[in-house]
Amino acid sequence: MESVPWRDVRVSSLSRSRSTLALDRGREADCPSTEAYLYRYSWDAEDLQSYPWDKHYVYQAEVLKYLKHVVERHDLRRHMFFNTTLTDATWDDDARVWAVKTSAGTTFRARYLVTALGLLSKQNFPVISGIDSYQGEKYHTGAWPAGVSLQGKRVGVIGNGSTGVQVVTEIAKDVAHLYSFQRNPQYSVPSGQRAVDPEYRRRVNENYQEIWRQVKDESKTAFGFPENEDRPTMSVDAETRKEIFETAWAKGGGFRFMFETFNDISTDEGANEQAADFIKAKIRAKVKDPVKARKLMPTQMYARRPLCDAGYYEQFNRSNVDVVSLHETPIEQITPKGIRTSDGVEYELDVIIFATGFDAVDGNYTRIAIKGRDGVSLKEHWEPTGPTTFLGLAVTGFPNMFMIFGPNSPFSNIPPAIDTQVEFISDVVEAAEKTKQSSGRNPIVEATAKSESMWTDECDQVSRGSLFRRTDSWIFGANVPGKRHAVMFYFGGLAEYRKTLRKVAKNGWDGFTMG
Ligand code: NA7
Repeated sequence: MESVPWRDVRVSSLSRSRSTLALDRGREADCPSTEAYLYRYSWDAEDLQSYPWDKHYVYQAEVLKYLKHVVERHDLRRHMFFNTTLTDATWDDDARVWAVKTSAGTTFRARYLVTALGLLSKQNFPVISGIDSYQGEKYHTGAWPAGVSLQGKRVGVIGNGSTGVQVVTEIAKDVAHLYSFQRNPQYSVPSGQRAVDPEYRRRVNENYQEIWRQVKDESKTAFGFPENEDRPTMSVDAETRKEIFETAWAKGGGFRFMFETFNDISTDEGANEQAADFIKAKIRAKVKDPVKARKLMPTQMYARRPLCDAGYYEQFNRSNVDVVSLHETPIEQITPKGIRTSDGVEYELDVIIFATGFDAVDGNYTRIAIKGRDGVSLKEHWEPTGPTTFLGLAVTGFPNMFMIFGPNSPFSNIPPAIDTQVEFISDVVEAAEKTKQSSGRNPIVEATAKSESMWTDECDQVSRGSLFRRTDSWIFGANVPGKRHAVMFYFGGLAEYRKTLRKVAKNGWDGFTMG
């Protein structure tokens, strides 16, 4: 029987890890989660020291500037084609190459196909009657055009996930009137956004190596803080619990609030309720108008992607900002002038913003024709079961194809997980290329059916205890009408995932066939 050494790397859920991070000692209030210092490539040590970032959380324009800088610094532009769509990719088993066709009419023949299609980029538009009749401006947050001005306009925002929360926070001050249309109100904690002081930056620079080591090899969520591994929520008295939550609230960061405070918020209903109640009390205290506060009060468990914000609830204290509860008054129709709800009110709007998320994780893979062995497409391969992969990056029947952040990749801060997968893919390709020297043929490297099935099973098992699985959201494919609910991530954490990759490599690329 084929040995599958990664099989013994079984962990229970997103709740246990071990660490003390240098940055966290002493000046804790300075270190919220998902910070700018972790939102970069880890492999250019020199650039990490010198590239500027002035706030704890970088905005889109700064991320783009950083990416352009990396492209220039490493002379990557000559390898890139823009405005070019992959129309189809077909595996040629005789020649052992992929034939990759593009919208420019070019066909590339490549020994390896590495996809980086994005797990949050295929936009999800709600199915609402009349949507095409609307005469005003209409934008999806996933395709925001340059140069839009909302100044003085009447704006409706549909959706209040991570994006909707940020949009409301950002635009409320500029618009004439803002209506936030909300189906399920969410829990959001402060982000801790503020300027980076030189002393903080100095400590990051001095500790960068240790920071990446902790993020990659000790952490589950990889957000730069040690997850709490041994303190259940109910193991402390009510007063202590409140103090712990208050400290996390003051530090900022959604992942930090959920995973650094206690070890069971995402796995135990009672613990979850404690965290939820704490945030609800904060919402009540922040939002002055009791009707708005009622509409903003979450009713579900605190078990989606943990959100954070730079003053979201406060925006609802403005007289020009309202919340419309779609549980109380669902949208009936989008009209030429705006949005009409079930109580007959027509909200006249100059702009509708769809912050309605994405057909996440597998959405981009199933809309293009990637055909592996025997002409079977990835869509067809996944149709019976939902998306399955080996390690989130390879699929049986699709030789020499590697996905960066395909389905069942780790549920963690994404940049360090991408670094991890890219390094692994580079190594496995290098190993495959070596076989060419002896065989003289184009090499083939392919995940076995068994390894794919076992990894899928592993991801299923590891996520079983998670409350996220019981709350509808994109994380389990439950945000797009008609989409199959499925396990989409490996919930064992980045450190365990990396251990697994190391074992696979050490044991001669176990789980793959090569040659
Ligand atoms: P999300 O988190 O999927 O949020 C989408 C929001 O849109 C959410 O509030 C949905 O309500 C709402 N939605 C979706 N369809 C409808 C319809 N038909 N009517 C009303 N409201 C609707 O997407 P984001 O872009 O915010 O974030 C995705 C990830 O990107 C985020 O987690 C980060 O990791 C980056 P619901 O709550 O489902 O009832």
